[in-house]
Amino acid sequence: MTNFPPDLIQLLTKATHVVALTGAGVSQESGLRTFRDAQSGLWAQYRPEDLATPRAFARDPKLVWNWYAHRRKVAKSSHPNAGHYALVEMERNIPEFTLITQNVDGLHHVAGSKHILELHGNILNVRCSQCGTFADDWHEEAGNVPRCAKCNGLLRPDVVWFEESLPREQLEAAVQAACTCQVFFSIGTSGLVQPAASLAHAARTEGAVVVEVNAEPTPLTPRVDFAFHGKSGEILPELVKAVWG
Ligand code: BV8
Ligand code: ZN
Repeated sequence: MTNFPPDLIQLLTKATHVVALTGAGVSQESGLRTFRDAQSGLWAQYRPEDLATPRAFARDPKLVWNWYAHRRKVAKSSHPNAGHYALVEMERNIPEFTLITQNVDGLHHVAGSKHILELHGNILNVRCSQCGTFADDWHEEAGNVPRCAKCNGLLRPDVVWFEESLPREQLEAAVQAACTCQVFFSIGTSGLVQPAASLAHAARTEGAVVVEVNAEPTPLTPRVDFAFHGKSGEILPELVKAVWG
């Protein structure tokens, strides 16, 4: 059972605008690998950073497409965990709540969160790498990368690869929320990927109280006001109960 400092409980009871930034750690208890977890099976010899790039897709579109097809299948067969649902409860209790996620698995939507900013896209969506048209369905003939019905370009997952820019609107809304909130949660993220990792620092600079919930310390830990190290699927429901009963 986690002990929450009374001043944090007090702060959250009165808060009118709270932001939560989530990373792969929030989906770990749903059975999804985190980004830094060693990969297994077919993908054991690859690092995610080496596959989640335009260069990797250009070099070997089939390998990258199949890696995402595998992850899409796993994401679709996964369920939100208690951490996702605790964030839905938090949103219900706070007048203005913004959920900024680096995750592409769509589990926050499934759990019922409403105001979500997906900074890195969503693996369930597929678009043409040439004309950008979204594809509702596609045929993977004998493992070949499916092509766009409109221009015959190669289809790709609608996620942000390394060295690709984040969706401008989502990023601007995320910065705006981080700079105007009273409490900023950094949950289940190693805080290594930019520009998402800068949001906590921006929040702090603008006077927000920063709370980290993560399985282990991160480069952000020395700069937060409260740090709870453990599983988000355990800590978040306990926090929601302690504040809102
Ligand atoms: C960009 C989608 C402009 C794809 C992903 C400085 C400024 C700007 C850019 C850079 C910069 N320095 C470097 C860059 C480039 C790069 C970058 O940040 N590189 C890093 C590796 C240094 N950034 C970019 O390229 C970004 N684009 O900046 O555009 C630009 C343009 C041209 C040239 C340069 C720049 C794009 C970044 C987006 C990449 N796409 N995902 C896909 O998913 O396949 S990022 C990927 O990492 C995922 O989205 C993931 O969510 C994200 C972050 O990782 P985490 O979520 O933190 O996951 P991780 O495994 O690291 O950590 C999990 C944590 O959870 C751990 O700490 C663990 O302890 C904890 N945990 C585990 N279990 C639990 C738990 N916690 C609680 N409970 C548990 N049960
Ligand atoms: Zn096309």
